[in-house]
Amino acid sequence: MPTVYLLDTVSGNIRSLVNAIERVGYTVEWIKSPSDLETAESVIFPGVGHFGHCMSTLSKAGYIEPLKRFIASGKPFMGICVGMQALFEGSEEDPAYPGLGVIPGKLKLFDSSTKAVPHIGWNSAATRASPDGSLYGLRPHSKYYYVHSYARPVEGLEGWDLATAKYGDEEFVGAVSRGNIMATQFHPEKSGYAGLAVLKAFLTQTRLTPLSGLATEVKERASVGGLTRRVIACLDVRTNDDGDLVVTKGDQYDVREKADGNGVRNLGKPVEMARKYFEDGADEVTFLNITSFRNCPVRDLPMLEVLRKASETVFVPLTIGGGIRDVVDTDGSIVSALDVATMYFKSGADKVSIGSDAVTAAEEFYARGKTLLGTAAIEQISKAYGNQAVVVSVDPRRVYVSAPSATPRNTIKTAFPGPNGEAYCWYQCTIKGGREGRDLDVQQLVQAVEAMGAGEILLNCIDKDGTNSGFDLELIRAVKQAVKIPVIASSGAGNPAHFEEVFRETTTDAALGAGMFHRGEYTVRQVKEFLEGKGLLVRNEEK
Ligand code: 1PR
Repeated sequence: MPTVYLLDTVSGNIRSLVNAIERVGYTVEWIKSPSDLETAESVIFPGVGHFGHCMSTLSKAGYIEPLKRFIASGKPFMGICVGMQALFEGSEEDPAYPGLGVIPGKLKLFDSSTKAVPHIGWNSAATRASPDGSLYGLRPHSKYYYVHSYARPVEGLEGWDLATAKYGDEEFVGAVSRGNIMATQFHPEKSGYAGLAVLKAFLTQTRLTPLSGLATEVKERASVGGLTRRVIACLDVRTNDDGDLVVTKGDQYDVREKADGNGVRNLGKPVEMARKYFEDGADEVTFLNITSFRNCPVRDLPMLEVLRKASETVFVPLTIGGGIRDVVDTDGSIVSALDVATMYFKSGADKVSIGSDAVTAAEEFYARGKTLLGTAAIEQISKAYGNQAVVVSVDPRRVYVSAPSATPRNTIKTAFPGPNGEAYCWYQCTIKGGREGRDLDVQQLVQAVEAMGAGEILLNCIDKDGTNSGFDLELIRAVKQAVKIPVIASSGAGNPAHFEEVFRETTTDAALGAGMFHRGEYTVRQVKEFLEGKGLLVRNEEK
């Protein structure tokens, strides 16, 4: 098999890229030192995290000049995400660090006054310079997975072939190419079959493919730009009473059967189900190891293996949650949350989701008068891998009160009064999978974790979980108002109309379903077809 060289100085989820490259028929060699760039025939440079961290790592390891020489040599070079950003002159993210300066201009922070930042999800990369041809397999009607807060505006790039995307009213560079250079802001290895096609086109150096074969209907859809509505499939995973790792699903977090010996509900195998959901068009797959607080995740090898296996066949983002915190290993040594997260990233996770530890960190944050600890898991992981890699999973429960004055917590007026007719409620944060309530409300939690560097909120709701009665719109609105980072609505989805409702009635950035998919009541594809039929923009998985 032909070989491509990977330059991985700032490793995150590199496994998915390797899997994607192998999937399209290539093998990977690693650039281990700057001198390897002299003999490499073609190079891919993926990047994660902060621009400055990326540039300083390159600089310290002596890569800057050899990299510039490689790019100037005319041999094929591809930059991905921060690997693309590094090609520009600099970034607002870390103005002290210059970029490689191969492409003019600087990256700018998205305006968060009208939309969630980071920009996370599926957006276009519509070719500008070559309307009649597909640049490196990019197709104007396809959607690609982006996750970033800084972007290069499109102006001032004359002489470069561009593929662009729009987030809100900001148009930015999705892909840029000239001569031997191809670079994408999106992650082709996480962009389903559409992304694999881009990787393949780069590896085979197929710069331009005619688009004439595309059906008219497909061309028409190409005009519909922008971020799609993200539909996420979530798999709660735990060992059952026989010691097998199974996908389970609770009713208000109770995962035991009401009959049949009260065993753990077994809905299937995690890797197989993840693959099925990917093929079916899920925009992301989330695994939650729901009993991790009882087991040390360092020994929790099954979840690492689940990720390794899943990332071989699932080419959309994978999130892993459960047990991301500082832990004591079996030999008594402390393993930091950052090291735990690193193990998951190296096994194929794109994001880690933190639950209980985030609540404890938020409590400390307020106890110290809203000062950052610097040592919280969220802070450590987002500093190393970027805030887009850190999700905080929230497990709130409604507490009814007769009036806002009855509690110091943030209350909302609810259209669904409590058992004694209470017209107000607050949302209490819980830890350990809802087993322990804390004196902290959901708004306080999400604001604290946003300040610590979380990049996204996975907003569950214990009252709604497994009920099939629709999302808790009041909760979602309250949380969206409290933060700028994206929010994933979760718990309660029972049919496709519930997804439409949450996207129309709130400003949620994504919606997640579990039980309705696992029980085979509806497929992800049916949800997407329904949303599309209602005029909402979705991504269709392409073969
Ligand atoms: O606290 O960092 O170890 O993380 C533990 C993680 O496990 C948290 O993300 C927590 O939400 C999750 N978890 C713990 N116990 C349970 C349980 O069910 N007993 N699951 C649990 C949370 C909620 C969602 C579910 C949606 C949608 N499950 O994952 O998928 O509610 O369900 P639906 O569409 O069927 O209504 P830590």
